[in-house]
Amino acid sequence: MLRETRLTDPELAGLVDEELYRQEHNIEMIASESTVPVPVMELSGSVFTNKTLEGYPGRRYQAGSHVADKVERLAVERAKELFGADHVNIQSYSGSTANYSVFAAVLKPGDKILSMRLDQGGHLTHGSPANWMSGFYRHIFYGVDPDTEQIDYDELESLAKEQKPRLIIAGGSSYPRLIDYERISRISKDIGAYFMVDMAHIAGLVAAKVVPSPIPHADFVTSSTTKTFCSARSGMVFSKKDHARLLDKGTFPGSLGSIHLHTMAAKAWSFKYAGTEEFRRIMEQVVKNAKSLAKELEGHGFRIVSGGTDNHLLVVDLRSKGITGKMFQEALDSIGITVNKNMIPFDPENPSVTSGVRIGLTAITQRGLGEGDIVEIAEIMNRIADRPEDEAVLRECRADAQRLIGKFPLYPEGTFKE
Ligand code: DSN
Repeated sequence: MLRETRLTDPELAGLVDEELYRQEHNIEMIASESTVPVPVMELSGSVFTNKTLEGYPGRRYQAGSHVADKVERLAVERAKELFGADHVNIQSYSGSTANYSVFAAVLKPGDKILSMRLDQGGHLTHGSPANWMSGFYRHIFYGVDPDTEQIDYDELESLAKEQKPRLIIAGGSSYPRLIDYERISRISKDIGAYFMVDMAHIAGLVAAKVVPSPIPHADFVTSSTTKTFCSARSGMVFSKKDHARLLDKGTFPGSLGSIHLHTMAAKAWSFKYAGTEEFRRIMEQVVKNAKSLAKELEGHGFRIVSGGTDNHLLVVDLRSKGITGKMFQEALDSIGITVNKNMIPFDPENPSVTSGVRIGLTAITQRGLGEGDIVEIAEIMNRIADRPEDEAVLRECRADAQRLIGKFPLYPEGTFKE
């Protein structure tokens, strides 16, 4: 890999080497990250990049599509089988555009959307004023119960009944608990709203059947294909058979242009791989590691938002340690542990400081770290939280983190030699 880049642009090749070194030597715990298998990289960089095509298999706007049609059909069949879905559109470029496809399919400007508050676990594309799309719709938000820090379904139901949104969205970026899809589906049906689940964070766990699937319950299920799904930087949308035409129209020409055949091929590879026992075991271990980290950190006096986790991530309230999310993120980054600062529910701090961090277990579990290693990571995190500015502590923790991650190669030896 990179042979020609090394010859033509050593500066850029050097940056790739630098990033590879960073990833190899870091304990990567950003909840939206994972490590893609080598075939995903190969296919993402394959000759499929050269092809421009719009439309669907058998109905393209450009010539030369017969191979592309086979790729798209193969990807669609594999995705439907893996997730047990009636219909899937795999043309999306990302989780964000997957959401836009559904909006284009079923909403008109001015329609109301009911979704989860961003600062309590939702996503930027679900109605944050910072996102350009929010100007087109009217947004109302539900959140979590202050005591349980889990979705307040009663609030969601009364808002839905009062406000009669056209679309209800569940799922988000930092919600560590299972979601009661059946209940939200019932609420949506009662008021005649569409129900969409954004499963971007948990798609790999759903594919491996280690958490319940939203697909039987929702009209539309959107997702990115990175995160726990461990595939290309791309997206996908599932729907009920009755909504297939609406969704396809909302995707192309409704919200996207030509397809990305290279990442489509990479996704097709992953739709096969995610059905293997190897992938299932990794996903199962991701959840075990997340639960184990929550328990270990709690033992060190951290407060875990909602009291634990059911998936691949946890949100940690740092106030008992007297530090902010920003301080903790920076101190951990300096010793080679990568997490992100994150708002906790009803956070008194602003979003650039925060009282918490979000920690994800996918990438390190892929590298082979298990519950014994999690004990060590929690212990390092605790030492840092207690003395975030103590140079001697930082030095010792950096050495311990390096020693630990050094035992688990990011990719098999020699992968990038050629
Ligand atoms: N929202 C970002 C995250 O979860 O990190 C990516 O979509």
